[in-house]
Parts: sequence; C-alpha cells; structure tokens
Amino acid sequence: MAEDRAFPLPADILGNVASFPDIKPAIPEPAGGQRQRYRTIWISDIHLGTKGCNAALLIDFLDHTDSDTMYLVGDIIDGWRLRKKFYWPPEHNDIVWRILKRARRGTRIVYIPGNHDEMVRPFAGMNFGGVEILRAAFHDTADGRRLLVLHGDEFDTIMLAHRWLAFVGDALYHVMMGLNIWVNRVRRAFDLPYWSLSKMAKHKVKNAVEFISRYEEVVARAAAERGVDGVVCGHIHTAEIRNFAQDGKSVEYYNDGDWVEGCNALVEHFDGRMELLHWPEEIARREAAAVTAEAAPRETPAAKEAA
Ligand SMILES: [Mn+2]
Repeated sequence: MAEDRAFPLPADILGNVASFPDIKPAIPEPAGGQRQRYRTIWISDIHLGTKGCNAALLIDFLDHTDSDTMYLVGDIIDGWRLRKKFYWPPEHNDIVWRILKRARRGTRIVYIPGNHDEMVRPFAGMNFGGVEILRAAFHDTADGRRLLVLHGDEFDTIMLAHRWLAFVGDALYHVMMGLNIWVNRVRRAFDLPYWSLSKMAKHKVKNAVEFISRYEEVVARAAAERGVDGVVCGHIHTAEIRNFAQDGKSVEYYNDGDWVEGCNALVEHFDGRMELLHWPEEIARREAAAVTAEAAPRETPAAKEAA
C-alpha cells in the first residue's frame, strides 16, 4: 500500500516525482479547510534542508492558500548546507509533497532555482511531476503588466564592490566592539566618562539599509532596461514592494521575502492587485476571527428566514 510506505529521502523524491503525491504526508492537510484563492503566488528562500527553514508556518500557508500559478523563486532547497550536513526532517518532505500535490490539482508551478539550489539550474526547460523548471520567467498580470521573475543572485557581481564595503564595515564594527571594552576600561581608570558605542551601531544598521536599498535600485534598473513593468525576486530575504522612476517610466520592484525569518509571500489578486503577506500576521488575524465567530450567536434556520 502506498500509505504504508516509509517516507522517502530527497534522492527518492526526484526518482518518484510522479507518484510522490500518492504518499501520505507526515502532517495531514486540514479536512475541509477554507483556502484563500489568488491568481498568483510567489514564494522563495525556503532553505529546505536547514534548521532555519520555518516549515510549520510554510505548511500552514500552503494549507490555507491556492492559486492558478505558483512561482518558487529560488533557494527552495539549500544544496550548499545539505552537502555539508544532511538534515531532512519529515516536514520538509511534507512541503515538497504539498507543492507536487498542487501541481497535480492543476496549479501551474514554475520553479526558478537560486544560488543555494543551483544544482537544479541545469534542468531548466524540463518538467518534473508538473513542476516547470526555468532560469527566469515573464509573468503577465491580470491588469496587463509584464513582470520579470528571477531569483536575484544575478546581481551579486554588480553588488560585489558594495558588499565588500559592507563586510569591511561589519569587521570594523566587531573590532570596535572589542576595542570599546578596553577603551572604556582605560577611560574608567582615568576617571573619564563612558564612551558610547551607539553611534557605531547606528552606522552599521545604516550600512545594511543602504545595501538593501541599493540592491533594489540595481534590480529595478535592470528590469527597466529589459522593458518590463516590474520585477519579482527574492534572494536578500527582505520582502518589499517599491516603485522606482526610471527615465520617466515607472518600474515596480517586488521581493517576496523568505521563510527563514520573515515568512512572507507575494500574491496577485484576480484584478492584478499585488500584496505582500506576512504569514504570522495572517495566522493571528485568522485566529482572532475564529474567536469572534465562536462568540457570536449561532444563526438558526428561523433567524435566516426572518432576515
Ligand atoms: Mn539566494
């Protein structure tokens, strides 16, 4: 019986992609659960195969949403980390299972590998169990806009000089932190007041903010040069919707965030409206609504007739 089968390892999944959805998941889908439908869902930076992956929240997301199309925008499986240390709990299989099940139920699934799952990149153009693998994609929204969808590590080389500066800033900060203890020990010995580190800390945060802002700008400019109306990417684990003006033309920058810290998804509604979902907030909203529904008096058939 398929249901009695032991849960397979990742290598087995690739070999049995077609029959994988027949296996019972470790965490079953909720029975008769309501799913919020979207035209399109974008998720990325799941990092399956690492402890950092927030599998429980992602399973909850997958069990409460549905869409015509779903884009997996890279760093879905963390091949880098898996090669060093094998880590694959049943929940990670459950996520793969839910994605393949969606494909079988009719969702168009497009998988754009990132840098952490670059081992999937040579399979671009192929289809595994209803999952199309592409290097990048164009997505046409319901309101007639064309979006370029890519992981985003393509811009690392352009960002390299900037990143190097960020690293230097970071290293300098750590040196200063160590130095700070000694400086203040000496200052105390001479009865001098404490020298604050807050300025350094502020400088560090400012550096990170500047890095992200510059990245978004670089990606948006590249999209504008390709003549699209917007770009969807992941990679930097910072969910964002931002508009840029490029040569008098408006370019939308969308980053679908990650499932390590933020737990975000980018969605397109059926009218083309785009929205960033922060899933912990969505769960809180759902639970609050459930409490309200329970507190409200039950609608009786008589009350329904009277209304
Ligand atoms: Mn990445």
